[in-house]
Formats: sequence, structure tokens, C-alpha cells
Amino acid sequence: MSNLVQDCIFCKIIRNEIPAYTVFENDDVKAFLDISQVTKGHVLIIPKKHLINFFDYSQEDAAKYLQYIPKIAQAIKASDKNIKGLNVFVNNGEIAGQVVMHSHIHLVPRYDENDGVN
Ligand code: DGP
Repeated sequence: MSNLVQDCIFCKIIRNEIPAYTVFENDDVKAFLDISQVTKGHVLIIPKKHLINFFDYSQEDAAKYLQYIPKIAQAIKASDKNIKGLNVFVNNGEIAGQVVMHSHIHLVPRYDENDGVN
């Protein structure tokens, strides 16, 4: 295992060395609750392959790992009747706000009432 993968915090979550509340997992991806919840149910989807961000994706990677976004978005919405929408976003690169250098997609539920984010 390379040092990059050894030390990567999200690779550690994939290897279950760091606990995370997992909402979906298969051979390709893992989806789990973000440690700093922008709103209740804020989920991150990560590829199990250590890709830094979209600049690192091949066409095959994109097809393989991004296909899960709609299904997981639908499952989050179905989990709470008060969820009316989701912000789906990526901070792609340090200058764009990426802090963890293992590709991840944010899914942030939006609720009817003031959900604490404006
Ligand atoms: P970004 O700024 O797009 O790189 O977001 C990184 C997110 O990762 C941030 O919202 C907090 C989350 N995060 C960082 N460390 C951990 C962790 O150990 N566990 C979980 N569940 N989330 C983490």
C-alpha cells in the first residue's frame, strides 16, 4: 500500500480503521455521514479507489463511481418526508475548498423550514 493510501483519512474509513456512519456501501463506493453536518443527513459519497478529485478521473472512473449519486440522493430524500431537496456539490481542488484529498461528493439535504443554512 502506498503512503498516500496508508495515510488518507477516507481510505482509513474505507478500511474501517476510522468509524463512520455508513448509509451505503458496495465494491465501488462508500457513502457515510459527514462529520460536520451542514444539515441533518449530510452524506459524502467516496470511490473506494484513491482518486484525488475529478482531475484524476478517467471516463471509466466517472461512469463507475458517479452512477450512484441519483440513487443515494433518492434514498436520503426517502429517509425523511421533510427533505424537499438536496445540494449536491464537489469542492474540486484546494483552491475550490477541498480539504480532504480523496474524491468525495457532498449531498446536503434541504428541509421545508429554516434548516440553519441560508
Ligand atoms: P471538503 O472541504 O469538500 O474536502 O470536505 C471534507 C469533508 O470531510 C468535511 O465536510 C468534513 C468531512 N470529514 C473530514 N474528516 C472526516 C472524518 O474523519 N469522518 C467523517 N465522517 N467526515 C470527515
